Amino acid sequence: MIMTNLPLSADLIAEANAREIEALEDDYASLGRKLSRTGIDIDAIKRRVAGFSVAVPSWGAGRGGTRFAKFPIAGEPTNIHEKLEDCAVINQLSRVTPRVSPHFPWDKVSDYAGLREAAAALGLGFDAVNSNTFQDQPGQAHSYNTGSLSSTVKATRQQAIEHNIECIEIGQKLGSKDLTVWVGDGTNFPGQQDFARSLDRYLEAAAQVYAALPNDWRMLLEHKMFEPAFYSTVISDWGSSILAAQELGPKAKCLVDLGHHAPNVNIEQIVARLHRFGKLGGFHFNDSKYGDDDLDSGSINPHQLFLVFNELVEAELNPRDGFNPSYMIDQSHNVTDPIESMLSSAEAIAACYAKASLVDRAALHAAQESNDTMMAFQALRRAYNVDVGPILAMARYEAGGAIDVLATYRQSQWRPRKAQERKAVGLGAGIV
Ligand code: LRH
Ligand code: MN
Repeated sequence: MIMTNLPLSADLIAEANAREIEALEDDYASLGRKLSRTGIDIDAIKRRVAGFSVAVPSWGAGRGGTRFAKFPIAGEPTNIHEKLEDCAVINQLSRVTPRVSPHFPWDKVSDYAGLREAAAALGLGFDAVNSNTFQDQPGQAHSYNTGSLSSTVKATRQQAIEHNIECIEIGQKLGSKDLTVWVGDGTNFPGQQDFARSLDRYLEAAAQVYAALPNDWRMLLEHKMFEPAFYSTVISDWGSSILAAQELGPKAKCLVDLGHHAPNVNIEQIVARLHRFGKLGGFHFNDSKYGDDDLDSGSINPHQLFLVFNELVEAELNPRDGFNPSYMIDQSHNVTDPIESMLSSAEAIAACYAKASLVDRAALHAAQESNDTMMAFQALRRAYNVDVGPILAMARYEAGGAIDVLATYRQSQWRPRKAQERKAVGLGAGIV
């Protein structure tokens, strides 16, 4: 479908780029000369970057909140259609976020075919759909206060199963191919639930969701160490997740949310392990310093994000069981304009992919095999130290995007204009 309804004028982007292109061409040429001295063809890296993309979360388009408060931003989206408009602004400028990952029932509408068309007209498609059995909805028959897929209450488990199956049906209408299942099920007290029986109830219920998956779909199990449960969580770590995925079957994979681990956990090694056993299904990119802070990707620990992508490029070179992880952002924007945060995060993620693509793998592997520790480390560090900004900007520019995404976004006056048009969002707390 032709993108008939792009939110920003092409002239605005062209005028902004006209002021930047000369400097970009100079930076690109000099970086090209530098990289060619080490045998790297900058245009080849640019082509890889042009093929890279990451999905944005519909729930990231609005201001997120913490349990203490949510501070809305004037002009933030109030429904899925306005969220899609803002996601289209991000993609029109960055050219790296052509898919949106929706969440149900937060994004519930009556006409999903219409929603799919509206998204397509904005140049967007849909990535994995997310179910929600961590909040009770008005009029819901059974509360999830006892858990959901692992609840001791059979009727509650059945309700959670049916909700996940409904998300699959919605996803089929939207053109998705993945269902992300994160359950907050767990305990706050020792003895509150039996660890083994809780997992068995979860597996029995998840198997019924699995059975409803179309042949070409996957079920992405998202582990999380804690919150909302603070003593134990049923799917708390990659171990529980991979065992559950192996138990469920080949269409069940593991999704790694970077914020769902204890501080200092070696997440890049978890990525390598999940890939080794053909269970690496996807990512929720964000950053954190303490807990599941859902901060902007690469804003706290960009080196960790680079090391994760280093494992992903290695995995790409050694595919197992169809290497096709879903790359998605999952963040909560409490203090910035959500569009600016997702533009900045998409850039940070694409930059780590580009840097990981610059690693001299032959030199790295040779140093590893010969136990030349310093040269192995330097093979990664040399790539990490390259400013890949000109490569990302040139790929973006050639795809019709903005050379300077944040400056062009601010020149568009998008948010002040939307503040005039959209109704104000009420005060509140929590993520949505
Ligand atoms: C849980 C989580 C999950 C989403 C939610 C919005 O912390 O990461 O992926 O459903 O955030
Ligand atoms: Mn997540």
